[in-house]
Amino acid sequence: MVMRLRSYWRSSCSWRVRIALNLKAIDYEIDPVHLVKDGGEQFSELHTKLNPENLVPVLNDNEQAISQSVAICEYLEECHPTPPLLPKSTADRAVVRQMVEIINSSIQPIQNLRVGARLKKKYDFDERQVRAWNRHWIENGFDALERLVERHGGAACFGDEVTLADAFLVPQLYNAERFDVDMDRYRLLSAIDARLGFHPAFIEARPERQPDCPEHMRSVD
Ligand SMILES: N[C@@H](CCC(=O)N[C@@H](CS)C(=O)NCC(=O)O)C(=O)O
Repeated sequence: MVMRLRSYWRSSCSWRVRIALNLKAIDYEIDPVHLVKDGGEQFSELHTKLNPENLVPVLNDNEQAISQSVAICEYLEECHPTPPLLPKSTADRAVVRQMVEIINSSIQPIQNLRVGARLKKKYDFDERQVRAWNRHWIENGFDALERLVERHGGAACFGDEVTLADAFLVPQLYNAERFDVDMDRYRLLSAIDARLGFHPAFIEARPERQPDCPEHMRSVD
């Protein structure tokens, strides 16, 4: 049975998983979940049953629903080891996982949709303040990531081969641009992103290629 991914076109966490699936050439179908319309389809009865955290992505494989993009990517890595998205040695894997966690734990959760909504509702933030908040946390993580890439990177975040670190970087960089982060500060991250802009697995995973991307946003393709 073909894998199914519950995904939102502009969700960076869904996008990471789409990249991993594409890199591994796994056949999958998208089930779009609109995170904004009518208060958010992530709160529907069906979605809550599949992921009580009310977040995307959710991967459905063999009647099992898996959420959390890191758990999903590790699952894919174990079920479909070729091509590998983690390096061979334990020490090198730790570095890639460190890069992944800077994005997964230190940046994305603090600039997520629901955090911005809470800041507005409970703490009277306006849109400009939420954007400044998001920018701060992205820069905080990117400062560290740029230094790690300086030490360990090459054509990709770790060496020259694509790893999970790259699958996590590219969508986060899109968010950085949405929130007007000054990417001139992150020369190495920007160069990797530009290079991966030509990689078919990354191109196919882009928001504007998704079935639920609104028509007027496709033109940026
Ligand atoms: N740690 C989770 C985070 C998932 C997550 O935050 N998903 C966002 C989209 S990128 C979401 O569903 N947001 C909906 C909301 O905030 O209500 C993962 O890596 O999968």
